[in-house]
Amino acid sequence: MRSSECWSVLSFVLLTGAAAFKISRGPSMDHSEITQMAILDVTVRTCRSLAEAEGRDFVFHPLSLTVTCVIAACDAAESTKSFQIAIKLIQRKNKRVDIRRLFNAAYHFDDETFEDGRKVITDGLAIIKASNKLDNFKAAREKLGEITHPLQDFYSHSNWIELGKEIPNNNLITVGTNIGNIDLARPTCQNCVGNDCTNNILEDIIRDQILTTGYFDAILSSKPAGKCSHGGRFDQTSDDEPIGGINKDSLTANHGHLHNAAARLAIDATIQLLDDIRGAAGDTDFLRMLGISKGSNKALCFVIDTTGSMADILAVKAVTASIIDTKAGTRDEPSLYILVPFNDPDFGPLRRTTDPNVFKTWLSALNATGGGDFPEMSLSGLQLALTGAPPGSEIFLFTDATAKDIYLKDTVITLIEQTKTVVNFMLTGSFRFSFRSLLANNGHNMSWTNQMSSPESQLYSELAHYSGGQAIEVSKDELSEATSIITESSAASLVTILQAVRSPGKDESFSFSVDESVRNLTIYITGNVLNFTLTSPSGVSQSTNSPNESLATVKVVGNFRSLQINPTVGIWEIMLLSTNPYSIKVIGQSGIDFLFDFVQFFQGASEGFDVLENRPGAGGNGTLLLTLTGSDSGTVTDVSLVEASGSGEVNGRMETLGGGEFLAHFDTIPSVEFVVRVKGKTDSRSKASTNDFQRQSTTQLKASTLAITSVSENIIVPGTLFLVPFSVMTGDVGGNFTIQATNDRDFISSFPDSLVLADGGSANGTVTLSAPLNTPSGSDVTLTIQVEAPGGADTNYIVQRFSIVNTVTDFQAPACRLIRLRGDCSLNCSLSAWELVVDVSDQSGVVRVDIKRGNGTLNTAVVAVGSGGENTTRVSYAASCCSPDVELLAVDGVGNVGSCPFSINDNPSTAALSTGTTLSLSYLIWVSLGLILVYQA
Ligand SMILES: *[C@@H]1O[C@H](CO)[C@@H](O)[C@H](O)[C@H]1NC(C)=O
Ligand SMILES: *[C@@H]1O[C@H](CO)[C@@H](O)[C@H](O)[C@H]1NC(C)=O
Ligand SMILES: *[C@@H]1O[C@H](CO)[C@@H](O)[C@H](O)[C@H]1NC(C)=O
Ligand SMILES: *[C@@H]1O[C@H](CO)[C@@H](O)[C@H](O)[C@H]1NC(C)=O
Ligand SMILES: *[C@@H]1O[C@H](CO)[C@@H](O)[C@H](O)[C@H]1NC(C)=O
Ligand SMILES: *[C@@H]1O[C@H](CO)[C@@H](O)[C@H](O)[C@H]1NC(C)=O
Ligand SMILES: [Ca+2]
Ligand SMILES: [Ca+2]
Repeated sequence: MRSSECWSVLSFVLLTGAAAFKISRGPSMDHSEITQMAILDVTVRTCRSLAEAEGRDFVFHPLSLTVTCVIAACDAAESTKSFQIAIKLIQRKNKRVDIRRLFNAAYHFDDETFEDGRKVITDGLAIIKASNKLDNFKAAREKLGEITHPLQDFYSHSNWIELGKEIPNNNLITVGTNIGNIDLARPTCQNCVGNDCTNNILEDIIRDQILTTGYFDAILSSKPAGKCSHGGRFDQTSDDEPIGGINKDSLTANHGHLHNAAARLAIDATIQLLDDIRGAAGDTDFLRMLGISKGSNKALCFVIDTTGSMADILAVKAVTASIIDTKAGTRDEPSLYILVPFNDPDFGPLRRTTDPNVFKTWLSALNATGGGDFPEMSLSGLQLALTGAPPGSEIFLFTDATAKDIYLKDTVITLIEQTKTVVNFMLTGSFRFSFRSLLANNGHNMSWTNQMSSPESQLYSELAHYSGGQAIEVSKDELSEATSIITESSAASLVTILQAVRSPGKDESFSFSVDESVRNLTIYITGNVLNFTLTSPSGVSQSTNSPNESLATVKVVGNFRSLQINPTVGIWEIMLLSTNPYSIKVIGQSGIDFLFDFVQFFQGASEGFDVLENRPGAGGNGTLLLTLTGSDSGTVTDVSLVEASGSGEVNGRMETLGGGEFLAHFDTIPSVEFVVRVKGKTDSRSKASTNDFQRQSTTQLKASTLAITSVSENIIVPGTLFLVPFSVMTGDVGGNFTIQATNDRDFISSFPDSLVLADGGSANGTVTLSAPLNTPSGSDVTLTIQVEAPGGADTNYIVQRFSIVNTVTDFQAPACRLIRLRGDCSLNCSLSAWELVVDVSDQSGVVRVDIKRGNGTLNTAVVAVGSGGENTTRVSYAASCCSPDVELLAVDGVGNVGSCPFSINDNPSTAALSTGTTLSLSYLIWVSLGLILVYQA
């Protein structure tokens, strides 16, 4: 699937002779499009620079600036979905500023709030850099979305464009610089002439280059005398003299004639911001922040019971080591390894590494000791893993004991739902033949329990099914084999084609459609199924005891069976005979998949929809937002909400939004657990037909009659008390509702245990959290607040992530001091060389010096460390005279990025340091209908 679609986009453009490739969905550009353009631009350049550094070819055609084509150029097909997820999250957090912080002027550069607006941006930038340093990429993405909003709004809401500026205001991302000539006392606008606001900014304001913004208020029609308004239907101030506004939000806005110019600078400014983050993080980590990495882009995440009873089981270390070795260097190599031990009463810490050898060392250092009584802290370990692993990860939990911390069950379910994580339980020993429960039962019931329904494993199988994973019950001897079968499939680009749970079991036939993009088709059956019959599209069958494996290679371990199938395109069928509970899951590898979220519509000043971050409302209608990944030209034709343990389903009405996005409207949302099934078409390789595909969500979903909302600041300063206010609403009966708040870092918190609600009423509460003083800057905490209706019939939740950030005081980029610059480049350049020695120093320490531009070799050595941690790094650089210029990039401890240019052609004694100037290799040509991005070679 590499880049065929990218080339077909290209040939279409060439064949039709179109001069412009229209990227914008509507005639106006919105925040999402601006953000995506900037991300794609910087991503392409980052991939190019990595490819060049590694001596690889880099092919990218500028006309194909789409997610799929950029991913293809980056040679990271396995990262398509995670890149898409990262972009969506950034876009959503950006858009949400208009919903949650509409009246906070600083987030929109309204009301001449220049300093406050910049503070939002630069404070956020510090958090992004600190988070990236600790690999907290999700926190970085969320913050990035939030601060791109004011940054982009500046170009629409201020008069920067009207002042004739053609490049972004670099000082918006740099603390302590001059944003512009600001004069709060001076009148800036006059009335528009009828509907014509083209010249409403006062001439002297333009002449004197005074920077101003519009004023906005949705309620009051007042503003300081003589000031410009934002303008538009919801801005009451624009009826107040001077009448009319100056915003460039769309082509039809008061200054809509400058919309394209504003959007272009907003893209360039976002590119600058991203380049600054890239400089601080380095190319590889910058791409990881955007969900792009080498290998599978999946985490291999193990949560392991280390209590004494697990002594034999730690033999799983050996299997794991061998799985890691087989995947090393392949596209299926995990890009992150996570280990969470749990014991009793201790659990954690969570450790992450990108180095498989480090992970193996951790595994081999695990000891099985302690644990006290039989149940262990398994859900606490799982909770840590769920909050610490990237969304959509697969977690393997190994234990032989029940959970002691059952009170975390609802929290774990909500985290599974939120992160769409798959959890597999590898259960041994006591679950097959529970000696302890035997003792507890005084020797009664001395028989093999039906594994799937044994009470001890029921919690685990319920959680597994909820997440779309397996609860595999094997003997200790079989554990290695089971682990190897199931982790084998935790490959890159794994998609779910069908999944169902039947408890109690019943005889049932399941059919599913396999498309031509699917590789490594595998069926998992968990539970004691008596018989299966698999039938291929051409009618060939294979059953449990078929003498030959004509269709599938079958492996059986414990209660788990895997069928590996040669994926013939067409409709397959599998008949299962069983009265025991079972689950079936059909998976494959494919680039084509979908993302989905329930959305909520808004009316008023910020129209549109926002993603719901908890359960959708029960009983009523609902809308899903779907994004097709891995195909720019594909389409979604059918979306259904399918009962997870039954055959009922609700079909949605489709609405195409463009850009690979679709809305599916449902008249009713099922009242039981359900999954989302999507059918659609993509271009076929053969061109003779279209390619019909089917995909399903793995995580089960549930509706709720309760709603819970919370809006709070998202930065915690260590050692201070942090308040999280929340509101709970019941759409139905009232009563005494139970509240539970949990966080994954064991921070001390307090919250009301219960809230009393009237029928259809609401109530407010507050959770207080405090991060210990020694919490590292850049770490984060995930808080889950749950509300449970009386009797536990219904629950809903809200999950929030907060960054822990110490106040940053260093805004100064590292400084360069030239020590030596010498060489004679007067001869044939290929025969001569030059050298440079520079001392780089910074109050927060110099953490990295790289060559940003130049083709020589660099050596660095720390030469002095001051009392406050400030260090001086001596940099020696040597290059051929054919490469006479160099630009050094230097990063300090808090992520300030400086760059120092030197050239053998001009031989100054010291070189001035320029901060924050980022060189965009792209320039944009705007054509009236759309835009083309042109890249310099
Ligand atoms: C595990 O046990 C070994 C030997 O008994 C000991 O040296 C090591 O420190 C232990 N490791 C941990 C993490 O407890
Ligand atoms: C997946 O399929 C490819 C061929 O399409 C094959 O080379 C590879 O070994 C398979 N992987 C697994 C885990 O079966
Ligand atoms: C399984 O079903 C097939 C087809 O219905 C039948 O031929 C076979 O004998 C059955 N096997 C068992 C073990 O029941
Ligand atoms: C969904 O329900 C809401 C309120 O119950 C109603 O206002 C709205 O029109 C419904 N939407 C659709 C598409 O049926
Ligand atoms: C609500 O329930 C909690 C225990 O779950 C109890 O402590 C509290 O007193 C109850 N409140 C009311 C008003 O009944
Ligand atoms: C909850 O708080 C919101 C604003 O924070 C307020 O508007 C609302 O009236 C409060 N509701 C209750 C029941 O106190
Ligand atoms: Ca134990
Ligand atoms: Ca510094």
